[in-house]
Amino acid sequence: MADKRNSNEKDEQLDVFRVVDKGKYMTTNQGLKVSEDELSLTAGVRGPTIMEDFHFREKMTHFDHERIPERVVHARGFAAHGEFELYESMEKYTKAKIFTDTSKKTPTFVRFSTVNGARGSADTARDARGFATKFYTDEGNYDLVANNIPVFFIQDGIKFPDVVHSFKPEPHNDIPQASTAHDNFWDFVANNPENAHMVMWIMSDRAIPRSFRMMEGFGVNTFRFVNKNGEAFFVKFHWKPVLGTHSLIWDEAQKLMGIDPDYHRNDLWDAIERGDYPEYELGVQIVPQEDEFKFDFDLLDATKLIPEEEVPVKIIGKMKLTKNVDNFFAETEQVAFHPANVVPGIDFTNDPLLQARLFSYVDTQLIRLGGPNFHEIPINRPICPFHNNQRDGYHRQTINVGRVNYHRNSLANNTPAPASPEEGGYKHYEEKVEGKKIRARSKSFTDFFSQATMFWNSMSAPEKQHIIDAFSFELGKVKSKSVRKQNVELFANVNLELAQIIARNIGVEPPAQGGSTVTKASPALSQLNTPMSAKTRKVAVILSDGFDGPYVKTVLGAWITAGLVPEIISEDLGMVKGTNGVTLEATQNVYTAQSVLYDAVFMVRGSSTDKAFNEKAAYFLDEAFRHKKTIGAIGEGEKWLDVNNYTNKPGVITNGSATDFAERFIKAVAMHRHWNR
Ligand code: HDE
Repeated sequence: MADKRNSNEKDEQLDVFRVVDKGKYMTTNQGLKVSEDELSLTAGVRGPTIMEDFHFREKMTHFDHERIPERVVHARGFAAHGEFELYESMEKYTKAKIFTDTSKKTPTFVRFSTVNGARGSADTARDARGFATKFYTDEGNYDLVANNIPVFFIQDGIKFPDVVHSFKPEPHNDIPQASTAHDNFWDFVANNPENAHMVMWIMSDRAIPRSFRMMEGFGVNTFRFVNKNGEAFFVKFHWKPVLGTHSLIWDEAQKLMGIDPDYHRNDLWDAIERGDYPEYELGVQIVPQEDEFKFDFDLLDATKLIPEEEVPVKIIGKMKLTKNVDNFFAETEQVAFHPANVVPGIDFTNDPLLQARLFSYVDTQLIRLGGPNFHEIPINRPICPFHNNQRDGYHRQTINVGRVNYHRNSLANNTPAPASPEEGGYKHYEEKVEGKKIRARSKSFTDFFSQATMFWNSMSAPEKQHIIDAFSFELGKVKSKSVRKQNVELFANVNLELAQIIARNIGVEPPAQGGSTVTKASPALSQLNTPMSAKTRKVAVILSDGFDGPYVKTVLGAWITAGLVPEIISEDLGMVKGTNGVTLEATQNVYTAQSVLYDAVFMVRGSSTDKAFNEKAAYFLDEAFRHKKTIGAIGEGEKWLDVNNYTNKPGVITNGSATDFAERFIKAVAMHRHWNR
């Protein structure tokens, strides 16, 4: 066949790193044009393959080495590019340009992740979520490597391998995947009481987010801000999603693991492709140095949070995610975060968890990314210039020109030269440190339960019920009676009633004693006190031929204007005919659509008598109702509400003009769920 390609075509590239292969001749990695890519070189048409087939060997060898080790934790992730803008200068607290220059838009790259599961596990497992942000600042890369839960399991990083071993699949049989519902994890929990607070969060709705776009991010560890006068402040970082913090229901989360294991990936990808750019405001809690000991916990203890009611979260800027990745492996998989990637004005504290993190991240990248040059991978490169005397090593790409590769030289005029702090050189905060070398922890770290109780006290009734359900599920899967009992005894320290209910659910003698005298609550911790919005919520519109054309058209128009995302589901894919010449395209059918994929349902139904369609519609309605989602129904659809006794229940919208119906529906969707159903 004649080849239409111009053999003189230039090798176009988007930039040094982004290559478009489409429309080009195929070559080997040495640039040699390939004439045949489907047949190996053989001795005769039925003969053995010949060793000399360098093209086959190069292709196969590369393929054989396509995978790199997955992250030991946070293996499953999904990322996007964005930008950060500062609302007001924080120069009183920090000299970091990213937090003082309001004129600047700083590029960012964010990777969301689950912690426990393998790279191929499902998105909606019960777990903490990683929320790692790389800011490509003019002063170097700054990484805010956060989670969606503000506290951690342990106080000292030396215990990290233990907690991770305990929650990963059990080592003898690699079961269960991406789940903490097993003996080893709960054995660890019962015997390491410092994790009680974190475990309360893991059992809460926070561990099953509705979307990456609807979860908070927390730096967890206490960091330091340092201003240009050298004055320091303690700081905790927060990301607050503009759409509010919302969660799935456990039954949904479990079903989604099978129906759409990529649920959170799809959600983020689709939102960005639609132009619904996810937004998060950055907040800081700032504590003056002199207030270090004014709290009833230690600021260096990562199992504690600072209640927002005690130190308000000051909102200082916003990040918007505006672009999906071009290549998952090159960007999402190869990105390397590190809490020690800081810029002048941001510093560390002696939090023993943070100190361990400062060691661990580079150490793990060395094996995962195959050597010390991973900062040269495009996604990891700073956008500001970088120069030093580091050389060579696996996968070195920079061709350093010149003979000098050592500091204190005369041949290159003693460059690259260190910069003074005035010139932007990083200077560590001069904290006075003294003490005996000792393996011991301060007594101020020993209250393991007060904040766990505060978390429980802060929950609304449905949130408390979900926590009980989660404990009962997870501990119900634990085979060891002793481990079950030990956990009931542990959580009796948090709340006696909670422990008693769990005990009954899991066949353990309910404890008679225990409980907590802590009455403190932090209302900011309840997800009922979060921004509510109907924007970007997905609505299943179930209809068939003969639907009320003008009515549905008006309703959908109003929803799209309000930012909802309706999706038409019918018997088959393709055009569906309504009255008055209105036609709509069904992009989902009875085979592909499931109620758990949507935030709300609009049951129109139409005149279809198709059994599969009607059965699906009935199932949809039933499940959406049980999951407390908004349901709207008109015409034939409305009749089904009566059959199931759903009419006039909270969040069930019927009647009225199309405009009025659409409005009431939007308000109901914005409530996220109707817990009073
Ligand atoms: Fe991490 N953590 N971590 N971590 N972490 C890693 O680094 C570690 C902790 C967090 O999307 C690893 O590159 C230790 C807290 C995120 O690529 C590893 C300790 C928080 C990500 C590591 C902690 C985090 C990681 C594995 C306790 C919330 C994913 C792969 C001392 C503030 C980043 C890697 C990404 C990844 C170590 C505790 C957040 C092994 C030793 C607390 C979001 O280096």
